[in-house]
Amino acid sequence: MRKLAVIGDSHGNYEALKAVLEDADKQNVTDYVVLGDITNRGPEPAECVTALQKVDPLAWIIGNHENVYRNLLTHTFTNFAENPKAVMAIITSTYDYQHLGEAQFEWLSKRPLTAEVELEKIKFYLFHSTPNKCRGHFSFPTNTQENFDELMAHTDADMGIYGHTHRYLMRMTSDGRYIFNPGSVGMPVSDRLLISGQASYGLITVDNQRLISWEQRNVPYDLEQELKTARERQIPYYDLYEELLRTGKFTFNPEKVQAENQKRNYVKQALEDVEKF
Ligand SMILES: [Mn+2]
Repeated sequence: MRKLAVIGDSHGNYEALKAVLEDADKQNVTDYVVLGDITNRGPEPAECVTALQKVDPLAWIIGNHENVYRNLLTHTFTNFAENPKAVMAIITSTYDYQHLGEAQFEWLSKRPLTAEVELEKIKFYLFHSTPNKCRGHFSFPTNTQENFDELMAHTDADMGIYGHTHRYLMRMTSDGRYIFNPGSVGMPVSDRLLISGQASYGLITVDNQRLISWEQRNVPYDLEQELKTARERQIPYYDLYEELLRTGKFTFNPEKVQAENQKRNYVKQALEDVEKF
């Protein structure tokens, strides 16, 4: 019997990740996989990466936020000044670069897009948003069956696992296979149910080709301590971070980001920051 913890989208929220790793330990988890977006937006990217490296995950794939690191390192970020979220990506990635150091920043930027893991004769296929693109809205939970069939069209895996949407999902493909999204460790989102102050991750128990259980676990963590650390470290876009963590409603939309960019003169800073890579 093996117990697999599925961890994604901690987004630099180390208080949340710490609570998840403690819970996983209590649940006697035997194996870990990492779904990407482990850093960015929260105050403690390095602490998150180090803690996850310590549990020696079977697989660690790239998210869209680590993919921004890659674009910065390869100097492929151009014409961003008119795009509020691209400006934000540069500002928050520059914060991460300063806290992670060059080696960890580069290591994260080189994670693979997909991974396959076999446990107890059950094959899992991991990707962040889709198998060929780690960003976008293709795998949003309310999308049509066609999209979910497409996600699993080029693999014979028994279960697909992804993150990115920050929303929980359990679904079936037309040919009877499963797709699972455990939600987000650091920034879970729910439009109806209260999720604030909780960290979401997945726990899958398997035994000799049997799926014993698969669940999302919501673990309480110290939200006030997390926000205190964020203030002390003076993270960019703190107000949007606090509002999201307190309400569980997504705040990093283009309108709110643009207002912050104007208020804090972030476009000018991004133009300077992009030269640092
Ligand atoms: Mn993502």
